[in-house]
Amino acid sequence: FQEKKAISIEKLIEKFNTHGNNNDNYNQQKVDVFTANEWSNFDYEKKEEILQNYRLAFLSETIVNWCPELGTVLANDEVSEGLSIRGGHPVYQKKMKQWCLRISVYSDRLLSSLESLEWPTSLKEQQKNWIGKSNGLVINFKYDNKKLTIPVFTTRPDTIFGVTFLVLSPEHNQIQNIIHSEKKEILKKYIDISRKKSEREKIANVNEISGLFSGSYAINPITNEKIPIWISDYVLAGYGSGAIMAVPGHDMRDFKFAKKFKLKIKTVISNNNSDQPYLKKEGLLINSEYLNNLNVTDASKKIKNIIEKNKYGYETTNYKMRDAIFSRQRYWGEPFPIYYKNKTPYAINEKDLPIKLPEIESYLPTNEGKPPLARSKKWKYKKIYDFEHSTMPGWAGSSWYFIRYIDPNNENEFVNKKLLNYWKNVDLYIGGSEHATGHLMYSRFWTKFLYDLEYIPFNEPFKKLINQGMILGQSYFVYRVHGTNKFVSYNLKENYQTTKIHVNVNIVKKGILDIEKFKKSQKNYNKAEFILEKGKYICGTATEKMSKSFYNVVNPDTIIEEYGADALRMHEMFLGPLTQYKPWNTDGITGVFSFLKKIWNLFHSANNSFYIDNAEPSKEELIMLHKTIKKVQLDIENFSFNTSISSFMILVNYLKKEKCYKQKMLEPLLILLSPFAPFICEEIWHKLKDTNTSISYSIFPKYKESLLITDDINYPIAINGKKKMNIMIDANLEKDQIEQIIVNNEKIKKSIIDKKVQKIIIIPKKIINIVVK
Ligand code: ANZ
Repeated sequence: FQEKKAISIEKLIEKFNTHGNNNDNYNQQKVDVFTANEWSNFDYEKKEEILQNYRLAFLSETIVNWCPELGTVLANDEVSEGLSIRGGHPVYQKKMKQWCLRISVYSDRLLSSLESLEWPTSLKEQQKNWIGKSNGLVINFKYDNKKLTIPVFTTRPDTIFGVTFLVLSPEHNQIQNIIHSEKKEILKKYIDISRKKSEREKIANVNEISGLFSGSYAINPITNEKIPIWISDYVLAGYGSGAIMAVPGHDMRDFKFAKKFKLKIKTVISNNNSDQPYLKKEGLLINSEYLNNLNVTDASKKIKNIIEKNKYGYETTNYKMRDAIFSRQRYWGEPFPIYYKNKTPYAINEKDLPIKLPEIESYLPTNEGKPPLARSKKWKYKKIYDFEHSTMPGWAGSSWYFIRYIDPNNENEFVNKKLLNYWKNVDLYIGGSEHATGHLMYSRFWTKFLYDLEYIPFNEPFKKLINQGMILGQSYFVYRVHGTNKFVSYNLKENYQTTKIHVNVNIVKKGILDIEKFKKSQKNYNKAEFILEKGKYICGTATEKMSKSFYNVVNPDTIIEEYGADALRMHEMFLGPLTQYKPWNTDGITGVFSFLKKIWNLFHSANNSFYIDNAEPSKEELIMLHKTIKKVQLDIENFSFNTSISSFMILVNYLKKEKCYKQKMLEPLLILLSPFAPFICEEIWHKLKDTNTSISYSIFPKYKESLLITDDINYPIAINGKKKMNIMIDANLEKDQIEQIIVNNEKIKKSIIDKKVQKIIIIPKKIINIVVK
């Protein structure tokens, strides 16, 4: 622990063998002190019980969201208002022995090395808040008629003169000593209700404050005031010391609690609005004896010194991040390499690995609520001992697979060192922000652990991370007239009382319902009737998250069937910037679809036979091409695929207008386009090169900077005042030189046909007008 890194448990055992745990400064509160001699006399079970306090993977009684109906523990975000999101079954807070990973000891490192990452600021912010580092003090309040003290954690010692009551969480370990016997029954009921709420709900619901008076009092060590001890679930058992000093004059939840239960409110920082608590951490102290007239910072320092000097408390840092529960009561998932003898966990001998999951007749938990693996009576280690029956969660794999992927078949080592040094960590990760506090936190932790044990030479898994935006769906609605099987078209619905019903997007085209498909989509629509507008049923629309429940999921297969995979892929890229939320719109696909047809036509004549020519490109053509190469290259580096596609479209329209079929132009274009539309490019490539080698092995075109930094001006050319075309002309030429170019230009000659040039009006660097008759 002093080294702030993971080390092998063998090293710790060595230390216990020689010194006991006298010197360790970790977990002192929890583990009784023992000498080397005592250690060597402990039996295996006792030793393991002690080691569990130091291991990174350890068994722990944790409070979990237990859903008996589903027979499993749920994560906080799988629970809402006391019910499981899936199925809506009641969820209880229950103590259970589970394997946990001690991620909390990595809090500081996870926080500090965030700086080095090229990640979106919002994502880093989410991780910072999740880790939730908080510097404060533990202050011990004496319990009035016994020798007990109640430690509270506070970040605001400056408000100590404003404390008017203490609040303990209902699960506080001293609660049975503190609560008066006649209140025990109400407390039990209260705990039952509170067990149904998740941690998040307890702290978030400031308006639904509840609690009860314990019947006991405590003494403020600074003021010697006697203050009541209350119990409420807005104080969390698992944070700080599970107890707080309430300062209703300066804390919103304490204020609401005091108002509800008519408790004293004392203001200790000057506040002009006496109806509301003053929440800012600034201002001058009042009603606080020797702290009066100090500002908040100075008052904090002064009182902290007094508290430490008198041993009323000590400075401490708390983190919100909890150790991560690593057991799941499921069949699937990696089995733990653990078996039990007298309830003590033992590691399975390496030569007996891997453990294979047994076949079982049902994947549900047993009737006693044990994990599904407990169903197999024969599945025993060495035919005697119970294996661990829980399995590992998804992140047992997702935290580190990218390292093993480098060398997946290596039987001898974790991963080959040379390969590892070559590939190192992930350069770029494109992933959703919904993983901020799960997968992305766990894999950072896991990577740091492997780094500590010198398995890998880097301590962060993902250098750069981009959050892609979600694709939103276009939902469509039909409107059923109340009490009938009649559906009224969108613009006529105001004349009726209707129910809005989601309709499958795949049977709507350009907002118009395919009535026949609709009738076939569900039995009860078979005989549906319709009130139409101009013979059509127009649907209502909305943009929502693309989700099965909204019937707005567009199946890529149907799009590929109609437009091909290239069109689908390009359309998706063309929808907008990668990082933005974008509504999906199938109709828009015709744009890229016709673009791809234009590409095909550049290489084929009217009767669809392959045709290209060998002519040299003009300077103007080359400039257009090289501009596009440069733009697309930069865009790819910046993940701005939508703007690349715009550049392709400009170039292709230009080539089409110029009737340019020159191989020297089209070949680089094809290579440039191939990552965007691989299928069509590959097909044309084989016609162009008569080869078996894929286009993806060709060399990516390089732009010539010299072509791009010309002094050329792209002059608009007007004939009799009407703009006809643009021509590149060197900016340094004299007027008569420009005139020469104009009269000799083939394109201009073609436009004029047999008319005569009367005059050429040159407005330098702006426009050239040719007057003809
Ligand atoms: C007195 C006080 C006065 C507080 C004041 C705040 C404002 P962070 O920054 O999030 O760490 N607290 C401590 N333990 C708690 C628990 N188990 N459950 C709920 N709340 C708890 O917040 C620390 C503050 O949250 C602490 O400082 C404590 O209230 C409360 F004007 O103490 B304070």
